[in-house]
Amino acid sequence: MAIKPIPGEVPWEAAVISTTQWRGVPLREVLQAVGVQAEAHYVAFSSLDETQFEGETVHFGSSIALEKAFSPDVLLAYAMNDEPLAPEHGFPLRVIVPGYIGARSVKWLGEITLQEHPSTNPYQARDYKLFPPEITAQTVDWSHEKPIEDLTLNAVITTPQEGETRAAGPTRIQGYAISAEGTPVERVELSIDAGKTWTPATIVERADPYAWCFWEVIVSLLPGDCQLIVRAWDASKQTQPEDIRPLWNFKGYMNKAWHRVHIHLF
Ligand SMILES: Nc1nc2c(c(=O)[nH]1)N[C@H]1C(S)=C(S)[C@@H](COP(=O)(O)O)O[C@H]1N2
Ligand SMILES: [Mo]
Repeated sequence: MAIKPIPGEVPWEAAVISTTQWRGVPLREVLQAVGVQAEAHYVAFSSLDETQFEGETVHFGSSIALEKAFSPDVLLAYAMNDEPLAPEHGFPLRVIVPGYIGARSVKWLGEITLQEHPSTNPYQARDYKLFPPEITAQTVDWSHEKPIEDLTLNAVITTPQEGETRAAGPTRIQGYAISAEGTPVERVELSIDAGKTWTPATIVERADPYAWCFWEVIVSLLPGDCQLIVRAWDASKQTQPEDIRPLWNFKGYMNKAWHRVHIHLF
């Protein structure tokens, strides 16, 4: 959005994320119970709800590779935060694919299919794909890219919010960071001088390896306008890109550039 509009798409901002405690049956126990034939390479899920996709009525669906489906953490979930699944979160049964984007975690589960190929459901085959900046909704060839699966390293400032006014002086900056499966967030840093120097933040709370962690740092801010920038590093010593422009895509997905918040101090 900051680079170019994303017509007809959701302005995701930094907020389409949550953390929940799930309880359910590991999918692999069900797969082991029914048996998996050699030609099955994908597990496809289809839901009971009907949605509109480009004017067509479809059931929401997704698929994951068999290898991921055998991860002990992929669940057929029936409880959320120690309560029965709420209707809007997929009652009575939903899939939870931790480490993957939410779209793979099919709610109101209706059917599980073992198959040779990925799901042809439009939400798997025609959506949630990442294209280079020069591709638009008009020029896209959906068969060209693979579906988005894993999350990537990212960090977000949640306090203060964009445009806030605060008193100058020591200021507590807080946010979350998240990483891809297997490479935990190792360091979070804040810059108040456009990325020239960085102050390490403290990671104050880590939950499950799949979930976000919370960080905070106190910096001394002078009166005037200020840009806060955050970036994270992961256990494989990777960090986030500075520049958002090469990441722009017409669906508005996977912005992992340094997160910037502009505030005013008096
Ligand atoms: N049946 C069904 N499952 C679905 C969806 C949907 O529209 N229908 N949306 C998906 C998307 S895009 C996301 S991000 C998550 C959201 O799950 P939540 O509502 O529990 O946060 O559900 C996924 N599963
Ligand atoms: Mo989503």
